[in-house]
Amino acid sequence: MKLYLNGTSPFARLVRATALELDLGTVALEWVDPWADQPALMRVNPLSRVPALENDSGDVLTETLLIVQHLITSAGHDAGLQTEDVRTISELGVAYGMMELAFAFTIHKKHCGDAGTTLQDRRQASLGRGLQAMETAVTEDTRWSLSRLCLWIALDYIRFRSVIDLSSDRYPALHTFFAAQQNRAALQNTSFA
Ligand SMILES: N[C@@H](CCC(=O)N[C@@H](CS)C(=O)NCC(=O)O)C(=O)O
Repeated sequence: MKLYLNGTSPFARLVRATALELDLGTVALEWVDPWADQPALMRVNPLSRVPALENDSGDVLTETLLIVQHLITSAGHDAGLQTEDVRTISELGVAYGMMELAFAFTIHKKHCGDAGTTLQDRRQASLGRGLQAMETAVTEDTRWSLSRLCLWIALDYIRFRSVIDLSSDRYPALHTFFAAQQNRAALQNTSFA
């Protein structure tokens, strides 16, 4: 299997971290620049986006959550990521949505600067509500899961790109959660670069 990725994509990081959590040693990494319309990436994904996963038969999967689901099914176990649990599935939708909002905010800022403030304000407001919901979620249930893996990476991306104020007095439970998990191998070995 070959994973097409770049070093700053939170989506690609979620796929890579899931593969590590599952202990899948067979994923080769193909580093690409999705913004440069590289033939190697466009051959597997006409949309020129990462992540894309090419299996040994040449089939290609795109879209992070579909790839993750495929990896778990292929592995035959979920390594304690609790993917059958409805709480996990429910939380994953919000955590993945936060990742999307943070990414959209970052790309908008990069390409449009300060234009489109209404849209950017809306993204930040939605992210703030997502953070509040996750603040409650991590207080009520401390179990690790796929949604928590996604949440951790979304938080690290928000910090990495300075999308919104994540100060500990606003989100104390999220800070505790973030610190408690930061030494996980799947997170340490996939840091943004
Ligand atoms: N919904 C997609 C999002 C993937 C995505 O937006 N990837 C970005 C990098 S973080 C990309 O490759 N962008 C290049 C482009 O849009 O041209 C997923 O879940 O995989």
